[in-house]
Amino acid sequence: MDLKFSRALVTGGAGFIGSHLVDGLLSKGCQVSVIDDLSTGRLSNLGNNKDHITFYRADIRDQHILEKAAKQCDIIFHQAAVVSVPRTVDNPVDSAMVNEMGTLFVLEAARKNNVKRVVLASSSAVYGDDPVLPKHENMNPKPQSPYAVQKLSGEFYARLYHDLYGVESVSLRYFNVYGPRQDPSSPYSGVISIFMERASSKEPPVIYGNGNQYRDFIFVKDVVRFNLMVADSDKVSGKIFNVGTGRFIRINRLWEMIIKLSGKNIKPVYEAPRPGDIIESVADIDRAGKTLGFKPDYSFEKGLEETFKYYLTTNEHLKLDTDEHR
Ligand code: UD2
Repeated sequence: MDLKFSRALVTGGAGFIGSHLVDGLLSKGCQVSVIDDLSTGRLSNLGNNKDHITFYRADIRDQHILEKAAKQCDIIFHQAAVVSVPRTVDNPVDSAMVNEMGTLFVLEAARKNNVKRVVLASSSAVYGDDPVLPKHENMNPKPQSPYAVQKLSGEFYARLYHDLYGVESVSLRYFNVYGPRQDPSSPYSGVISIFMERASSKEPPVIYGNGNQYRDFIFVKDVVRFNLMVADSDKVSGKIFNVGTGRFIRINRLWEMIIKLSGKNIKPVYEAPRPGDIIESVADIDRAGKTLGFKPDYSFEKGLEETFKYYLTTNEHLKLDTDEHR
């Protein structure tokens, strides 16, 4: 696939998803710039790519840097955000400054500098716990956290910039993205990264609730492929897409699969459900299939194995234990 756009800006490009996007864009021969304040992103996520990109260490609200970077690109992939739901619950105002105003600044920089397209990272959080399943893009959003409201407001602005100013904008509602480089260090990190970490130490994982809750887990490389397809399509401007697999995994099953990969025998500890936890989440991916021809490449087993290999190489403890086991 040769991209229509050759110069890309990735905000949050040193983060988990952003850094994979940088990999994908460079492999397509794109000229890539990154803005990241390294508040949660890491330079190490960029590896040798650091030498092949223009890197701006800056807050997404630094309009001067944003303008400068926007001038040199045709497309912006906006990944920078306060990504933790509980963090936005604790800090609704500060997080809105980043997630809402930051997104508006990005769209405005695009408008002023004739950037052709902006692809926004939105979230399945906008659906809230509407019992209707699978979640379809036409459903009425029911945001239940500051995070969800902030993402939804970004979608509305994106649509507005498309209608009012002709900025081609697309909002992608990510479901549960997992893969290498996901940081397990906070209690609010993605469950797969936490479970991988637990499998490497001798500590049992905590499963909140009875573990029957489920999620639509999508491998990060499929998310990158989705973004690249969106960048290249003539049929997406002003639209919203679910980014998921249409399949789901229960949390109990997830732990069983990780334990099998690690060769250990650790029983989980069950605790009370997390307040506000959604029980069931799975995407309807019909729109992506019909519009873009998107279908995930990675089965859950394959993605989990690749993620596990990453944790093996980055975690000596896990490596030694598994070597002993085999
Ligand atoms: C995901 C996104 C979030 C937002 C939301 C939309 C991540 C990291 N977060 O939150 O940004 O888009 O979806 O609704 O992708 N769990 C355990 N033990 C643990 C950690 C988690 O049992 O140690 C459970 C948790 O209670 C939940 C499930 O695993 O039922 C998934 O949790 P998560 O934090 O990975 O993601 P989620 O869906 O809450």
